[in-house]
Amino acid sequence: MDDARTEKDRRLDSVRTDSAQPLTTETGVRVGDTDNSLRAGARGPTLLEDFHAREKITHFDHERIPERVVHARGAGAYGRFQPYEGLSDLTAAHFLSGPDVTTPVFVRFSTVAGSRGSADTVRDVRGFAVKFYTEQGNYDLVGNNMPVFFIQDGIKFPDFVHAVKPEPHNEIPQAQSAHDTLWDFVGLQPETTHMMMWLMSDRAIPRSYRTMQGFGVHTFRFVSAEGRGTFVKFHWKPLLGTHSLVWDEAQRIQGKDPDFNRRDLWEAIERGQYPEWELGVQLVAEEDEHAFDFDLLDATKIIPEEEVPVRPIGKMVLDRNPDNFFAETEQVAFHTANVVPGIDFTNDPLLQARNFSYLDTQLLRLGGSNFQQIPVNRPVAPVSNNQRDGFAQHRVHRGQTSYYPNSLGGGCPAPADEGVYRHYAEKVEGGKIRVRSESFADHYSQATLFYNSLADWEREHLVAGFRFELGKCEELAVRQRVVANLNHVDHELSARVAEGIGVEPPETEGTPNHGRSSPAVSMANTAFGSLTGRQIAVLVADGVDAAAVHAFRDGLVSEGAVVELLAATDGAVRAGAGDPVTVDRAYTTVSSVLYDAVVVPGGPSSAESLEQDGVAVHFVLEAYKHHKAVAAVGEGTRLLASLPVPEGTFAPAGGTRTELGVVVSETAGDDCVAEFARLVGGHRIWDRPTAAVPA
Ligand code: HDE
Repeated sequence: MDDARTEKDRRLDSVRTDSAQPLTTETGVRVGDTDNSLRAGARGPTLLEDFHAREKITHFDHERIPERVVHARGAGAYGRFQPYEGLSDLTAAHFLSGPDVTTPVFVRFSTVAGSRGSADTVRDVRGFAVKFYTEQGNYDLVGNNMPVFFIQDGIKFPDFVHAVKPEPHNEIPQAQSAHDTLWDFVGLQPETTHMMMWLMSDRAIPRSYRTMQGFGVHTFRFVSAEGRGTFVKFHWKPLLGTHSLVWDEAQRIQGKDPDFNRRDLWEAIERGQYPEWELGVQLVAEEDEHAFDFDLLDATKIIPEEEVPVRPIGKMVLDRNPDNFFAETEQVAFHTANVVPGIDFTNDPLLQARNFSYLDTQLLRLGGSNFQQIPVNRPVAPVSNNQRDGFAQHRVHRGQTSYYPNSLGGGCPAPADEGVYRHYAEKVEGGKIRVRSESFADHYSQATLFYNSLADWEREHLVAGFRFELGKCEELAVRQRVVANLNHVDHELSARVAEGIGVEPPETEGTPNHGRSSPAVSMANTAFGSLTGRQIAVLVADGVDAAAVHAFRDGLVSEGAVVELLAATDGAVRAGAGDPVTVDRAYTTVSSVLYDAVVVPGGPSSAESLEQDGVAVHFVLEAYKHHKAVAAVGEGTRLLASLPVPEGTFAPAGGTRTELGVVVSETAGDDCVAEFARLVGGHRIWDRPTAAVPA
């Protein structure tokens, strides 16, 4: 992809505004004093005729708009999408017609349950909404980072959201699913089971938006120019691999840096480390609609990738941060019904409800029917119709006519012949009935499939997730009901969860485990090895072995990592030999949970100072507890002394060696740095036992 600006970016130039001199009112009248209101006498009452004060305060009073009813907390970025190959045999969508078409995009990532100011790293689903500004109009692919959903029919959405949001009587807890009402709903609504497995897994605590998969969730339909349909599921795969946090770490980050994911996305783009995802599709021929043991229209089911492989069709790169959070990220309006020729819906009852809901919600949230004219929402494709007026109409429509047909306006705008949106001519018939199809009835098989597919460590985290969440439910009957449901997923799973939350494990097996798995859903099978954007802390004090510091920094930065030197105070530390070493931050202002790995270089006095500083020792202990790679060089190993491992485990013994994900070495040679980089690229050392670590 070239570096040229996208068409969307160029179009935004007309609305970009920079602060300029002098200060004026909204009507352009110059203001000489904005600190003192107009009053009758220096100590007298303020006068109503102070139009500047009134305008300033009134505007301020109206600064807030309703936050999104779900997905209120989010972060966005611009970028571009380019197909690898032409898909014209499958879809009339021009933006998928070939690698010579690059389409501008805006993407918004979000959490679901929390309000706009809530923390990023809560246990939750993440929204992954992409707006493609195509030449045929805007196409929105409004997905999540999990491939299934809680409910099968949109009519249940208000119930589900009411259950997961803070409880209505006291508005507690904020951005948490660990409370009675959610689990009450879940226990009574078994169709939630598969999604709850994903939500209790580490998928719900992504390390970064950059390391998060995205899914369209529903089965959609590609439609070719000839009108031929093909079922399609959309997948976004991050090129850096799919990686998550540790739950304890995620909770601590909520306090240390509530903007953790937002900041990570922003900074990566500012550094020029543009996040990338590959778009993939699973395709199912119309005639194979009923070839599966689940219903393609049921959003609580995946199509296992082993049954229908994901075909990579293009790449998305996010390369530009917005200029203004409110104007762009807050006002962006996604809508599942924003489709372009070649992409159509299916009768998934969840999708059908969404097609109603998103337009409706924007009307309220963005104050009326002209929200598509807000700069971030404007298509790059031309707009021409007879819709008129409404609050905040920004277009100045010219001419006498605003109806069709007309002769006075030259018949314009007239319906087009070419490139028009044509709905897939699906044959539909049926009585009006309020029933759920029998083909939606199995709520457990795929929950079992997910469970069977996890690596051991993922399964441990899943059990711990259930125990944590249900452990926060006061009502024992609620806990018991969920355990009873889990007994239909896997008997051992339900027993292990039950043991952790003080309820009776089920005596007999519910539904027997079918033993099938889908390895593609396990994060153990993702891409590993990249250091791009990984945050590495190097702990230093006076007397530090500067050669080791430089060796690690140079080696890791050259692979794309961000290396920060942390000391007890800002400024610089004296080196054992050579120039002082500049410190990036005081470690009291950060925390190990904000880093992916930690290095403790040697230098006798540096190691001694760090060893006597509880903050530094805790830093290393905590990183170790959270399964992060640690490197200790020479005397730096002293900081490992309080780890609950047999004495001598981390004693340097000549050369470089790795013990439980800790690289120990006498000197910071190339092999030592390379070994550490390998561990960092592996994300976490999951087989390191950490239960006894007191951090
Ligand atoms: Fe949404 N959802 N949703 N949702 N959703 C909204 O639209 C809704 C569902 C998703 O960054 C709202 O503009 C209903 C599934 C994302 O701006 C609202 C149903 C999936 C975002 C709404 C669903 C999503 C939203 C709130 C069940 C994944 C954030 C504000 C029928 C495939 C978009 C807004 C952004 C936002 C309704 C289910 C993803 C109220 C009724 C399934 C990523 O319209």
